[in-house]
Amino acid sequence: MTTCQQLLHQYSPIWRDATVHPFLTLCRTGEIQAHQFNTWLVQDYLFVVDFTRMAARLLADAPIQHFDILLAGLHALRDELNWFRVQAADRGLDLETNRQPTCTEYCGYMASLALTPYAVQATAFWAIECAYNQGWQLPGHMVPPYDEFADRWGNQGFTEYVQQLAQQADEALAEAPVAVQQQAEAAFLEIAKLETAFWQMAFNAEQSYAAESYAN
Ligand code: HMH
Repeated sequence: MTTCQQLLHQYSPIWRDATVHPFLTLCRTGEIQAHQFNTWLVQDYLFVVDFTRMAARLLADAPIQHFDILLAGLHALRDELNWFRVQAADRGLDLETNRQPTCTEYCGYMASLALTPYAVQATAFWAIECAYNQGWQLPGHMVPPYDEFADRWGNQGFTEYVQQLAQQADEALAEAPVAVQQQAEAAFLEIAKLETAFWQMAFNAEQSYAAESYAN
């Protein structure tokens, strides 16, 4: 039977690539370049907009017993979107910008999950939150201003939320046919790949690109 814990264990090298990246290590030491960080910030805001839509679809398909956790998650996403807007304004970044191809691909993938059973959506939703919970936590204490970012996804409350999402996904998986469990496993692997690519996109950001797209 597929469970969230088993997926993390079975695919630990792939999951490590999704959650351990030089981008995060450079945030810890403060050596990340402004254009790299700002690219991540703007693209992640655009990602979270579509992730919020995914959360709404998940709620729409969820059993009533799962509403409490998912409604709390949607409320937290409201705060998160507003927090991104404050962070962008503080840095003079324009959020009305185009998604980069990697962000577009990830958002397209999330949209495609709308057609999958609830167990697959729940597993994918957990995996996406778990990736940031672990990714921002693993490097250890980050220097300011990056500590605020590490705390957003690494704090105790968020860690417990991710555990609750895993429990709900596990419940759905336990009742799902094998073919659906396999679909959930494939979604986990696709998300691991897209998370790795997302860090790499920000890491590879070119100064000129950042200057151009944020100037107007
Ligand atoms: C790319 N993955 C990405 N961005 C996020 N904000 C999260 C996961 C967690 O919400």
